[in-house]
Amino acid sequence: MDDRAHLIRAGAIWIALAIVADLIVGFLVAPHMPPGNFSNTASDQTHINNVLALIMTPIGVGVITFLVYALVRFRQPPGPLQDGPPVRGHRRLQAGWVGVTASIVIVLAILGTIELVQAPDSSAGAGAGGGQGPSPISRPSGNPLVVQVIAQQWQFTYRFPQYGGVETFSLALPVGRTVEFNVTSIDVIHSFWAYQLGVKADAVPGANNVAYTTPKKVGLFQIRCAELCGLWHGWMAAKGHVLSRAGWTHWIAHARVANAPSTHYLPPYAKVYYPAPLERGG
Ligand SMILES: [Cu+2]
Repeated sequence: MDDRAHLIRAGAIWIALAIVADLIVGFLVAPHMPPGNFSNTASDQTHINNVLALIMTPIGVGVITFLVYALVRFRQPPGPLQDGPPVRGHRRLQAGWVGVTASIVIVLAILGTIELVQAPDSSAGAGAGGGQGPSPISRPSGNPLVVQVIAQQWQFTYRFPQYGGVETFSLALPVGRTVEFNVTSIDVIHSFWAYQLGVKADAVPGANNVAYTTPKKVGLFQIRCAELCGLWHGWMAAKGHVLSRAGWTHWIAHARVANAPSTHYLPPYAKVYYPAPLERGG
């Protein structure tokens, strides 16, 4: 059997296995791909994760197929070791190798750039990465609910400037309304990560990192700190809650009443806070 016949046979096995693997990934794995569908931002990220999985599955299957084929068909026969035919100088093989790998990289670069720059989240107007950072590439239109996330060792607190600067220790959001997170820290660097909402923003002292999302279903979501921030970093996790519109209105009204005594002593709402440096032993 010559090289060409081997290539055709191994290629046919690869294509058959790749189709089966992509069907499994597309229909069985994709619906459960993180971060889920809690918000449009998360759905966008799930979508790109699925696209990348569908591209990389045939690549992975190809590597394994050709490796196993080579191990089975081109095993060293008993006897003294000898070199196989040299690859160096095999022009078509080299051109094919460079061409295929370059194409994969270029396709991934184009996909990544589109995801970064475009605003695929029609209601929030900001895609994965497009609406995060101190100066987001795109801002949603309308009047988003502003929520400030203040990180400190070792928990997050939340302020609502549109509601008198009330500060709460738990996070609730109304379903269907675009939220503008303003993330900062008052001590060390943390990271606010609500992955089911598709939101992750570093919490840096003296900086205001903005992230947008629109929760689209009622329920609990996980919040955690995603930046090693000290002894109890691992404990810096909580559940957030997406409520119905009416439920959220009730929640914020209740929070304002409950926090009224301490709201009196809070500093006025600001994008960032500069507390006096704290002496810490560890
Ligand atoms: Cu942390």
